[in-house]
Amino acid sequence: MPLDINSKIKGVIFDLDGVIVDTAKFHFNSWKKIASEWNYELKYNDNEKLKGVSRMDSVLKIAEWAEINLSSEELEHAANRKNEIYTELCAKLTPEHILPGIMSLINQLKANNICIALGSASKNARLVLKKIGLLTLFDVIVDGNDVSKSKPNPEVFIKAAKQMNLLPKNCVVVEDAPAGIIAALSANMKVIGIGKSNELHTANLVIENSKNLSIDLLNQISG
Ligand code: B16
Ligand code: MG
Repeated sequence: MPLDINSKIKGVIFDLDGVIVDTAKFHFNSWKKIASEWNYELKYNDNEKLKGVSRMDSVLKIAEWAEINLSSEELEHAANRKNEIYTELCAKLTPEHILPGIMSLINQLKANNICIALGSASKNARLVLKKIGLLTLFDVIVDGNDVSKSKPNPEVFIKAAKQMNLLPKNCVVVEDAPAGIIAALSANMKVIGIGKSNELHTANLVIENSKNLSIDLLNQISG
């Protein structure tokens, strides 16, 4: 399927965790372990608030929910331990873990000369991309090592657009997290949400499953 001849879309920015690969559940399980040591049971709704949020901002939120007072060294130690658990889980990733619909959309985008970028809050983004065999596929990669403010701040997406030499209005973001959707909209970009429509309702369009991604959705929202 070709992109509409009148389409404004020149670049697509993909979130990583929860969009390209289901590492969102690895983040959740790793934080759950840390929280349980603080006698706090991390719940589904808590985790929704952590998606797209940086490691340090996440540890601060969890300590607050657990009503535990820790020094900055202790918080950093907990964040480091969470990362050890998380990277151990990532060690088993292979290209088979790429979520349905992603490769087919990327191939359609490339066939239409649309730039593709990664816009992730994760400092492990390159490691994960390498494990799933996609490290060399993106025209631009902006991750947690390149930004000072995490989503919902739009910095990651604005940097990705700049590196693609594109204006924000010519970019579409694909996101699974409420914080990422706020970031994309405040960057002045269109956004496709993947997940539950009641949680992602501010996106320009929401699909429940990445298998339904197609270039036709870009035609629908590029207006
Ligand atoms: P790390 P994304 C985000 O990645 C995750 O959604 C979030 O849960 C995580 O805390 C954050 O990356 C930082 O990850 O600890 O690996 O640096 O969804 O923006 O691709
Ligand atoms: Mg995500």
